[in-house]
Amino acid sequence: MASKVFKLIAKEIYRQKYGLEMIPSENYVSSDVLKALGSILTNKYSEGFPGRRYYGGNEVIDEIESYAVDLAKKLFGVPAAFVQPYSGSPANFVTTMAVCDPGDVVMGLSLSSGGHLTHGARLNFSSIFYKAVNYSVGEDWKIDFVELEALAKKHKPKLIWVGTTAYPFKLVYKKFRKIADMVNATLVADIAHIAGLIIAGVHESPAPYVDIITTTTHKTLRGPRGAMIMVTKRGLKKDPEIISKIERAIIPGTQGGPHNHQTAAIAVSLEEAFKPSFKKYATQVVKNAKVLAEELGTVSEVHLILLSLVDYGYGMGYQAQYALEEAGITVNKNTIPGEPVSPFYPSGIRLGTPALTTRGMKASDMVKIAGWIKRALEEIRGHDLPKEQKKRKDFLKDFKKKIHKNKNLKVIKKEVEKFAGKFPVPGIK
Ligand code: DSN
Repeated sequence: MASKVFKLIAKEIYRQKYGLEMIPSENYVSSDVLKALGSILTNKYSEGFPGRRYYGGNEVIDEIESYAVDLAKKLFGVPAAFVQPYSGSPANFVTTMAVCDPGDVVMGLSLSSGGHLTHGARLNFSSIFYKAVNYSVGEDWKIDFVELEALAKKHKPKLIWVGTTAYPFKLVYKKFRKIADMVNATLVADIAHIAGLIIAGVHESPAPYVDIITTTTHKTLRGPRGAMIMVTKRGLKKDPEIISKIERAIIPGTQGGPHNHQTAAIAVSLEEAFKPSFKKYATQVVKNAKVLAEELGTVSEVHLILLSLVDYGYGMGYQAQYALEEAGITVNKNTIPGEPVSPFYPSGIRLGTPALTTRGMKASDMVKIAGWIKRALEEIRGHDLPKEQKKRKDFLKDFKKKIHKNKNLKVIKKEVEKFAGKFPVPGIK
C-alpha cells in the first residue's frame, strides 16, 4: 500500500498549483533541482570536507561538494564558500561561533524592524549565548544610521549583521562598513532574501564591503532548502584564520554529516543562476513587486511588500492572512515598524513576487492580483482585534468560522484558482 504521505503530497500539489504563493521567502524549484534533491545521495555519510572526510566512499561526494563550492565562489565573486550549513539559522549560528566568543556583543536589526531571529532576537541563540544589541528603523521605515552608529560606539560589537527579512528598500552596504570600521567589528551580510537579486545585478553586491556573507539557497536564489557561508577578500585579510574557524564551527561545532542530496541540488540551482534567463527572472521579480506595491498603495525596491493594515482597523494582520488564505492567496502576517499590537497579532502582512514570477506572471498579472487582494481585505473590515487579551482567542475562533463561510471570498477563490491554474509550476504536471 502506498504511504499516506503521497496522498497528502497530492493535496499540497493542488494548493501550490491553484493558489497564489506570495510568501516572499518562498519559491518553486526546477525539476532538475527536485531530481537532485530526491536522489540516492541522501544515503551517504560524509563528515568533513572534500579530501578530508571521516568516512570512506566519498570520491563522488567530494566532486559534487567541490563543484558546488566553485560555482558559489564564481557567482558571488568571493575566494571561499561553504555549502554544508543545513539552513539559514544554522549558517548564522556557525558564523557567529566563528567570529565571536560566548558573551561577545553582536548587533543586528530588530525583528520588529524587519531583521531576523538569528541577528540578536530575544530567546534566540544570538541573544542567549551572546550579548545582543538591536538597531532599528525610523519613522520612514528606513534603517536609522544615527542610532546604529551611536549603539555601535557605545557597545563595541564584535559582529554587525546587515540583512533583513521584511524590509522593502535597497541596502547601502557602504554605510554599514563605515560604522563597522569605527569599532573594528566584523561585518556580515545575510543576503538570504535578496541573493537572487544580487546575482542578477538588480541589487548591489555586498562582497566589496563586508567580511562574510551568509545566505539561504531557497528564496530568490530558487534552490533547495539549504544555506551557504562565503568569505570575502576583505574578510580573509581581516582574519586569516577565518576559514578554519568556520570549518570547526560547522563540524564538530554544530553539525554532523552534510546533506549531500541538498549540496547537489544547490549546485544545480547555482548552475541555473548563471543562465541569462535567471537575470531576466530576478529583474522581473522586482518589476512585479514594484507594480504590486503601487497598486496596494505602497512602495517596494525589492521582491517584497510590507503592507500596513492600520487603515483597516486594530491588529488586522492575523485576520488578513486568514481571509486571503480563504481566497487562495498565501501571505504572512507581519509586524510593522513601531508595531502597535504584538508579534502574534501584528498590524501588517508581508507578501512578495518570487514564486509568482517563477510561474511566468508579469506586471499586468500583478494588477489583477492586487485587485483580488484589495477585495479580500475589504472583508476583514469591522473585525478588529479585541484590545482585551483574554477575549482574543474566542474572537479568532469566531472570526475564522464567519470568514470560512464568506461568499465574497469564495467567489475570489474561484477566480484565483482559474487564473493560477493556467500558469505552470516546475515539477508539477
Ligand atoms: N523564515 C524566513 C522568512 O520567511 O523570511 C526567515 O528565516
